This record gives sequence, structure tokens and C-alpha cells, in this order.
Amino acid sequence: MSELLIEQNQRVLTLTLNRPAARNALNNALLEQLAQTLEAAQNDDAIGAVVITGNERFFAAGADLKEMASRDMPATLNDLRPQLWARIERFNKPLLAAVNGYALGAGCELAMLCDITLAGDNARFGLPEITLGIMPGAGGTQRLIRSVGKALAYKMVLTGEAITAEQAQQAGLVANVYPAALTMEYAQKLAARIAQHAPLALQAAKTALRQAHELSLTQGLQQERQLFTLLAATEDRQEGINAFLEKRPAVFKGR
Ligand code: CO8
Repeated sequence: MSELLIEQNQRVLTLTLNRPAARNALNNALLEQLAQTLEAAQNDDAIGAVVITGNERFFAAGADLKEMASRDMPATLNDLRPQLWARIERFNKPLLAAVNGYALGAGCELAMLCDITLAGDNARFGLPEITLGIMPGAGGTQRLIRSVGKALAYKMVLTGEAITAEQAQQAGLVANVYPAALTMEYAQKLAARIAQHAPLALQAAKTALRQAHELSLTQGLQQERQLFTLLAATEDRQEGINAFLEKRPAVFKGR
């Protein structure tokens, strides 16, 4: 059985991490499959949004510690992992995480890399690396502090203790919390609503939002304006506005 289950429903692609015996630990082979699948999805006009999920008890328990244990410093230096994460991060369509159960270490980092994280009420988010004599290495320190602020980020990274879904929502890490049995249904519905919008507008909006962490306000506003202006050249912008004025649903073509 594949370690990454792939299912398409209309314009939504769902990717299910499927290494239950290892609590969905993210080894390099699974990250490679994720990266490849997202790259294919990016080039597929029939896909408008992607949901990454795990099972009802584990989103992902982190990097694969059995794989990591065998790597010394030179092997860590030459590890393909940073490149695999960068490929996943380059995905330019809306990416949702539907998290039930544990999202620990690299699992939490994967959830934070996604654009929108939804959680079941049994979800736990944590960066336990410090308890292993290491530290987060795939965005954990950088994304967490930007998302939840100084107090909680330092506490989570330095204690290694996990937070609940409710705490994660209060802190801004998670958009919505649902009864665990309904997380996937709501995630699919949200992804489907997003995927019906104009693809180029979604891509531009995602690009602008991401840049908010990289650029000054003045530069970010300039880039937002540029992207906004570029969209004026698209057929979908014409269609979106015309459809509103004609009181009919828009039919977007991705042009
Ligand atoms: N890696 C490999 N195997 C794992 C992992 C993991 N992260 N987590 C669990 N497993 C395996 C166990 O070894 C065990 O295997 P076996 O049956 O062969 O003994 C099996 O899964 C079941 O484990 P448990 O009995 O512990 O299962 P429970 O259901 O009781 O508990 C937990 C589940 C709470 C998830 C628990 O397994 C746990 O705490 N796991 C470790 C969590 C952790 O420390 N994660 C952080 C990993 S480090 C990391 O992610 C750093 C990322 C840096 C990336 C840098 C890239 C450049």
C-alpha cells in the first residue's frame, strides 16, 4: 500500500499520509512523494486546491527518527531534506492541512507550511525536538513565532510541550476546530469553495500573502499592487465582474 494516498474529488486533491505503523513519520521517501505529487498538481488545471491529512489519531509524528538516527553531521549536511521541503513550499495553489491527532515536530512544521490549517478537537501541535537533544529544523522556530508570537513560540520550542487544538486556534495557528470525525468533511468543503475561484487570482493572492513575512510594508504594498494590476489583464477578472453585474455565477477558465 502506498505511503501517500491520492484522491481527487472535482477540483480538490486530497493527499493522505499513510505510514500508520510509524505514526506517519515523514521520511525522505514520503516527502519526495509529497513534493512530486504537488508539482504534478501545480501543472494540472483540473486541480484547484489540495488538502493534506493523516488519520484520525496522527497527522504526522515528525521526522522519521529511525532514518535520522543513522545520519551523522556530514550526512545531515548533505541531506536532501531541505530541498524536499523547499519543493513542497513552492506549491503555488491553495494548500490546506486537516489535522486530527498528533502533529509533532516535522508534522507540525508541515501543518504550518500549509496556507490554512484546520484541526479536529483531538489535535495536538508540538515541537518536541528539544527533548531529543535537537531543535526544529524545517521552519519550526521561524514559522511558529510568526504565527503565534513570542510568548507561546518560546514556550513550545524550549519545553517541547504540545498545545491543544483550542489553544492553537486561540493563538492563530489554526483557522477552525471541528469535532474530529468531521474535520475532513469541513476541510473538503472549504477547499472546494476556494477551488471554485479564479486560479490566477488565487495564485496572486497566495503570493502576496506569503510575501507579507518577507518584505517591508512598503515593499509588500507595492507587490500587492503589481499583482492586482496584473490580474486586470486576465479574462477571469472580466468574467468575475461581469458575472456579478449580470447576477449570474462566474465561469472561470484560469486565463
Ligand atoms: N519517527 C519514526 N518512528 C516513529 C516516530 C517518529 N517520529 N514516532 C513514532 N514512531 C514509531 C515508534 O518508534 C513505534 O515503532 P515500533 O512499533 O517499531 O516500536 C511506533 O511508531 C509506535 O510508536 P508509539 O508506541 O510511541 O506510539 P503511540 O501511539 O504510543 O505514541 C506518539 C505516538 C505520541 C506520536 C509518539 O510515538 C511520539 O512521541 N513520537 C515521537 C514524536 C517526536 O519526537 N517527533 C519529533 C521528531 S524530530 C523532528 O521532527 C525534527 C524535524 C527536523 C527536520 C529537519 C530537516 C532538515
